[in-house]
Amino acid sequence: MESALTARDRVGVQDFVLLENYNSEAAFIENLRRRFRENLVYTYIGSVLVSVNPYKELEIYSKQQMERYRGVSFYEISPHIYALSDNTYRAMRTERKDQCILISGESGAGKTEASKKILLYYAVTCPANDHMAALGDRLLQSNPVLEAFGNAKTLRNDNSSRFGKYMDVQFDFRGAPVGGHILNYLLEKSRVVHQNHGERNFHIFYQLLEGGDDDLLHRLDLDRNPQNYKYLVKGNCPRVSSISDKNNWKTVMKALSVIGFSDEEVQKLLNIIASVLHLGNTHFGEGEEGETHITTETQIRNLEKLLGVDGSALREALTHKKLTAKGEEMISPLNFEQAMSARDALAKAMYGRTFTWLVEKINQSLALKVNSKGSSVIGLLDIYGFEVLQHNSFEQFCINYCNEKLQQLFIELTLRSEQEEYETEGIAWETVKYFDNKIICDLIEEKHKGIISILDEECLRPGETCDISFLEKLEGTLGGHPHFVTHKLANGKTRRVMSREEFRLLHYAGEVNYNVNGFMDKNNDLLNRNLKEVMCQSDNQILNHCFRREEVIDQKRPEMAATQFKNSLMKLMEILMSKEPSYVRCIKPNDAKQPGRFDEVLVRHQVKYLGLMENLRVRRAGFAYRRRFEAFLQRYKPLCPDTWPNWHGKLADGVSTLVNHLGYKAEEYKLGRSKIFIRFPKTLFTTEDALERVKSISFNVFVLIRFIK
Ligand code: AOV
Ligand code: MG
Repeated sequence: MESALTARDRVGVQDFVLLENYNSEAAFIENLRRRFRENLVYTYIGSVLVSVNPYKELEIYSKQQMERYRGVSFYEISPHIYALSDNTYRAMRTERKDQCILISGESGAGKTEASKKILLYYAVTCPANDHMAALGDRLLQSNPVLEAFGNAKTLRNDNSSRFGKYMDVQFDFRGAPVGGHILNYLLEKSRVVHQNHGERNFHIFYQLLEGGDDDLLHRLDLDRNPQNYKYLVKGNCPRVSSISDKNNWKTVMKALSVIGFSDEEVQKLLNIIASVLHLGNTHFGEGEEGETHITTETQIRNLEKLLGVDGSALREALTHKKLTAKGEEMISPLNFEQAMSARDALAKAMYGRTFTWLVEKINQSLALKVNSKGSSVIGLLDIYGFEVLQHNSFEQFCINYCNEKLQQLFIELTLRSEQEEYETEGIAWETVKYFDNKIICDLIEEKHKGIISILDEECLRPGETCDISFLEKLEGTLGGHPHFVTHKLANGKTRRVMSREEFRLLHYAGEVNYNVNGFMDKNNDLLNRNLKEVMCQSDNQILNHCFRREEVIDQKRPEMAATQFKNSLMKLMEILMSKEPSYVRCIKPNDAKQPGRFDEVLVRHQVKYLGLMENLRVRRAGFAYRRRFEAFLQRYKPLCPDTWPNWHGKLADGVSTLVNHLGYKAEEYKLGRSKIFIRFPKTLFTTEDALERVKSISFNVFVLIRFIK
């Protein structure tokens, strides 16, 4: 039989705090690698779950597995996303405190898959509420719908989330899920009109073309070939081997019906999706005077029919701009470029607002319908992961800013909670230094001085402004900041490796060069007023809901895109701070999206920027291991005759008796108010090994007795 030690050598330790050499990054990575090789993709750092994407289906997510993890203490059984889900659920139930699970990691690391597994765990294992038997289904079905409309194939991930999502699941006093609510964050709308090489538009377009039946496509005036649509050809990647658009189409249509979308709503929704494609194929010609006209009448007729808008008003609005000057309305013609960008702006607005409508509809379906006193909440955060592309624009800037905020929260809360734990238990500890990324958050979001403020200011400034003038403003205000770099060097010379259109941010997760081209437009996110008017008059109820008359009448400028995003993130941080957090830190093992490949350089980089070593050090700075008195006694009581089979006195005394019997030295442990803290993993190993021996002796005795009988 394999000894406990060699098993540990082969599969590594299941909690990094048990690593002998906890200061060694190499040992940390070796442990991850060993476990990855054995398909053990989960490992703890105390209560934080580290997950390495296996890029293959593992047989560890079955219903039987869920049962194994139900009600079982964190450390008693191998690490799993179900253990974290169950632990969070029980903490919510017993402590009556709202919880949240924060999932982070770069693009393709497995965040969305993790969040789906957590949701599935709750839908399957929690008691069902009689009134809301189907709620679990609706919660689960919201995923394929939002993924179809909000995810896309990117170079990093075949199913990359292009929006941020925070979902609250509400539970009643019996622990049954009774409601849900989704907050969505900044959808990457630019993808509707442009994709990088090797990437796709949102899944729904391909699903519709591949999966929609002939009658539907005929009604929508679409043909099956994605290559015939300008908005789908930019990435030159119509098909993805890992994706079945046809099957996914069926799943999405079914999901829409489970959630409660009527047939009519689905029709109207598809009318909009088809219209976006027709809009993309709408072309313009230039007259001799430089005036623009539409050259593709069929598209306008299709849009007229599908959206129930007036064709001539649409034609006019796509080629002219309505201005109000000194109280008078004026119409001015658009040149070719302007008409193209007005068309694209309309496509983005239609798609983006329809996505928000979808989330609202899903929320109506998940809304708490029964009076549920004493309910509590588990929030699940699944955002877009940190990304560095060849060409990074406004979208990557927002996505990476969002990741900075999340990292900041992780730093604050892990440190804070650790500190609080020692304080409440009355135990002295020593601080561990972290890299605090607050400096980068400030650089981006600080009032008046931060990048977002400067961008807004430049967008609002009258006169000649452009992306380059924005960059110059940044240089003027932020030049010399340790995390901000442009081609200009302090001595007035230029940095040749950087383009004059770029600024570089030294993010917590790495350096990213952002090209400022398009920043101003995307932040302004303007749609000509006459296009809004046409949309308001549409007889498509969804568009009608999305484009309100008040918006056309109201001349006040709405907040700009980056500021809106910043404010929504601030609110999100408040929500998360008010809850008890648990963490899943996802790691991507290779860039090839392949199973069995563990790229050490890539993993080391993530371990570094996720702050996992510091996380471990904090955990170990005081005590490597802690357990509530009752749990400790329950597990190790067979090791001491005074505590076996049961201890009847005070728990603390029982633990004291037990550790004295085991010969723990004073420096090895401390008793807090409700927990025992063990300083060295070795102490626990020895105790664990002793327990193994006792168990195997009793097993052998048991076998012997049966044999003799
Ligand atoms: P992400 O959410 O972290 O990226 P996903 O959760 O979409 O990444 O994972 C990317 C792909 O990795 C999935 O489509 C699966 O093929 C595979 N994968 C991830 N986790 C698992 C798992 N536990 N078991 C099997 N395969 C897995 V992004 O949304 O791009 O930041 O914006
Ligand atoms: Mg995702």
